[in-house]
Amino acid sequence: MGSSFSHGRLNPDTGVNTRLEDFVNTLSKCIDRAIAESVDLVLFGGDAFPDATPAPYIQEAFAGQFRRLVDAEIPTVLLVGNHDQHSQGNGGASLCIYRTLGVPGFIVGDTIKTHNIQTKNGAVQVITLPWLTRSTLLTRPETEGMGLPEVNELLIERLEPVLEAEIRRLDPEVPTILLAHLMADRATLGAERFLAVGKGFTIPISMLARPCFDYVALGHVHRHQNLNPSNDPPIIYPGSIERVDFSEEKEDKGYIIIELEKGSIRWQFCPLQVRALRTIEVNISEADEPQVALLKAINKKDLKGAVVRLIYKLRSEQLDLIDNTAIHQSLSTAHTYTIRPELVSQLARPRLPELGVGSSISPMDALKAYLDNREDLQEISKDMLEAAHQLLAGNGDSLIG
Ligand SMILES: [Mn+2]
Repeated sequence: MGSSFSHGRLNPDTGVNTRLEDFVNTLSKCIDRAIAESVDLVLFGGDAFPDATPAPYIQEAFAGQFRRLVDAEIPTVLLVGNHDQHSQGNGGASLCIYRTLGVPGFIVGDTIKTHNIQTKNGAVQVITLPWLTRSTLLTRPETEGMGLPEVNELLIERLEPVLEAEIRRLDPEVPTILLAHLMADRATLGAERFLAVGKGFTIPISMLARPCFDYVALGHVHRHQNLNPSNDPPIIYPGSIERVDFSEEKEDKGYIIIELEKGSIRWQFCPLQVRALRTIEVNISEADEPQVALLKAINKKDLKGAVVRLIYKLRSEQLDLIDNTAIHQSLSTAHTYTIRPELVSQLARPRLPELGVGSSISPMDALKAYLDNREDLQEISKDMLEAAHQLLAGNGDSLIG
């Protein structure tokens, strides 16, 4: 909550960005269902806000929905994700206020810990595994001079016994859920799994696919997916409840309902009606009547209430043929929209024949051919070739630093 504001507008009646209202509305649908079905437990997988210090009115909007679970006496676990943590130092996550206030039935998962929760239909064990940072399990001197892949490997080495210790203490008769905020990797063996490391750490799926867990509830990835289709146990990202940016334009959004007994698990993805994000991308540079072509492309899509981005390519001499008032008019049913005209260069060279489909050429020769055709890069072409040579020779680390 508090993200996607650039896709919204100020609601003059409330003074609040409409995207916050969207998110509150969607969250309220999830809480409505939890209350209507009188669920035994609510799990939140982390990343409540874009950062650890949301504005008070955003905190309040989130709290206003979750407090309905307090009123309904539904126990709730709030796991801490990377966005909830302060980037500097330890602790102080945005969600810790719920523990400080002693909100009845609320558990904040900011450490690796097993919580024994008594629900109205019996006990459940929830292991919380919040987002791990370098400082969670490692000290600075230990990782001195290490690259991210090595730190990742060391972190996983440290995490294994910690998680193992929690597992050993589990009551095997009681249903168990691992609630974790992490980036999981499907690869199970070999060092290649560490190559996929982006900005954060990647946890091998083998650490999660354990028979001691009846269900693995994950936060972090916005796209809903089950990483273990054999469901032994289900390892599930429910995904975000709203579309945060255009990369999620085509994703279904929703939440998960679980029915859990020891040895039996049923889960269901419940879709939510969320605001549509729509991209209209059209090239009118070859059109005889660019305005007509553009309007046709716009009118083809259902834009009512949607967040729309229009990207169109045209030639500079077509600019005068575009009637912007008509374009704005045709987009007026959208919730919000942006328009991005892109000029195609008349001087754009055709594809270099030596780089065309079907010709086989070494990467170095391909780069040479490319540079030979880019007069604007002549000054740095020698350096680029040298850098490419170093990269191909496997000396990339010294270049990247
Ligand atoms: Mn996250």
